[in-house]
Amino acid sequence: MQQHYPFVNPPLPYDYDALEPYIDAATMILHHDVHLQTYVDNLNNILKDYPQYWNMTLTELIEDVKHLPYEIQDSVRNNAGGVYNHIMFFRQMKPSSEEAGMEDRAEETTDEMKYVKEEFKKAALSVFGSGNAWIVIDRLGKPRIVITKNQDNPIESGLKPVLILDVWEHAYYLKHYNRREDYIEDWFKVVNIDDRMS
Ligand code: MN3
Repeated sequence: MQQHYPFVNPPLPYDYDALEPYIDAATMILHHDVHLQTYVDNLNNILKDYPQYWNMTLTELIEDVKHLPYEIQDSVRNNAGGVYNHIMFFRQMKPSSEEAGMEDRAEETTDEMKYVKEEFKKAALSVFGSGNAWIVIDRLGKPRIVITKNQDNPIESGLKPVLILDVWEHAYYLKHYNRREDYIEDWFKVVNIDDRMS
């Protein structure tokens, strides 16, 4: 997340329909071209009058948000988080035609993997309202499952993000309606866990 002002919306690393039938193309178009684009535009608008921060990376803006002028802290947190979180979320999914997914490997691999998957799902279901579920590395170097509200990012708390699941309704409502659990199960089939965990 080394880009800095003016921020851009990187193209998806696969086609809009590449995650079908688990994540639908209409959701991906809306999520990438509208939701993420809005966060990018908002962040650029906020920073346009603050040239002293134009060389800060996305990661640095989130890490140091409490040191920014008070009047832009909340909007930078929300929008820099919205950009970072979505870029990470889109990058860690993989076309359904390729080998991917926690699901397949959970069947053939360890009880530990199944446990992590279940705990992660519980955490993602526990997010009230809009937010994200994460696997992070804490300050002691240990993996942990955490949840965040809105577009908050664990970097601000000194945690290193490894895996993100967007559980805002806009991530699944068109296909899965209010059934977040079904969406999570479908996401398990396209998440590219190997790359993120290594
Ligand atoms: Mn989203």
